[in-house]
Amino acid sequence: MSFINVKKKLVQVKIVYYGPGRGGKTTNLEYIHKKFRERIKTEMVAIKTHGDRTLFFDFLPFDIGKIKGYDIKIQMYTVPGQVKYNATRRLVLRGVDGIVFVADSMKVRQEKNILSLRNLQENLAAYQKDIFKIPLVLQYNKRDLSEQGIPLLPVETMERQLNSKLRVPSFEASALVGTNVANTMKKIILMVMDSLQKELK
Ligand SMILES: Nc1nc2c(ncn2[C@@H]2O[C@H](COP(=O)(O)OP(=O)(O)OP(=O)(O)O)[C@@H](O)[C@H]2O)c(=O)[nH]1
Ligand SMILES: [Mg+2]
Repeated sequence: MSFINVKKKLVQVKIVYYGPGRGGKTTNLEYIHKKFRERIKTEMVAIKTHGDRTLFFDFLPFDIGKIKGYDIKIQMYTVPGQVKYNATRRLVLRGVDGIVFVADSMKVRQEKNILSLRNLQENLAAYQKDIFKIPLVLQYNKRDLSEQGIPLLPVETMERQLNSKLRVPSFEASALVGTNVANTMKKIILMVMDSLQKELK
C-alpha cells in the first residue's frame, strides 16, 4: 500500500528491483540515475561489498510530478540477489507497491532466475501479498551479450519459464547499454499509478 498524505497532497510509492545475484538490478538504477539526472535531486545510495555486489539495497528517489493534485514521489530499491541474503531481501520488500524482476538472459543462469522468482513469490506471501496481483514487470536483461557470442536463452524460453502463468509485461533489455531500461521503469510506474488511481478519489 502506497503512503498517501492527504493533507500534504503527497503520495510515496515504493518500487523494488528484484532478481538473481549479478542479474543487473544495480546497473538498471545506475542507468536511470545517469539518464534522469535532472529529476533526481538526491544522490543514489549504494552500499556494496567488494565485488560490487549489493549488500543491503540501492536506493534512488525519483519525482514524477503531479497526479490529481498529488505530488508523486517514487522510491526505487534493489535487493541483494545472492541467495544468502534472504532476510534482507524480505525486509526490502516491506511496503512494496510494484516490482521489476530482472532476469539474467545468460543460459547458465536459467535455474537462478526460476529460483529467484519463486523466492519472490514466497517473500511476498510473508506480507500477505500475491505475486499474481501486485504490479509486476519482467525484464530479460543482458541481451547485448549475444553479440559477444555468449549463449543466451531465447526470449520465448524465458517467457515460458518465467511468464507463462504470470502473463505480465516483459522487456528485452540491456541495463549496461540502456536498452529498454527507461521503458521497463515507465511501465511499472504506469501500472502502479493505475492501481493508485482507485485510491486517490
Ligand atoms: N553485458 C552486460 N552486462 C551487464 C548488464 N547488466 C549488468 N551487467 C553486468 O553484470 C554485473 C552485475 O550487475 P549488477 O547490476 O551489479 O547486478 P545485481 O543484480 O545488482 O547483483 P547483486 O547486487 O549481487 O544482486 C556487472 O558487472 C554489470 O556490469 C547488461 O545488460 N549487459
Ligand atoms: Mg546490486
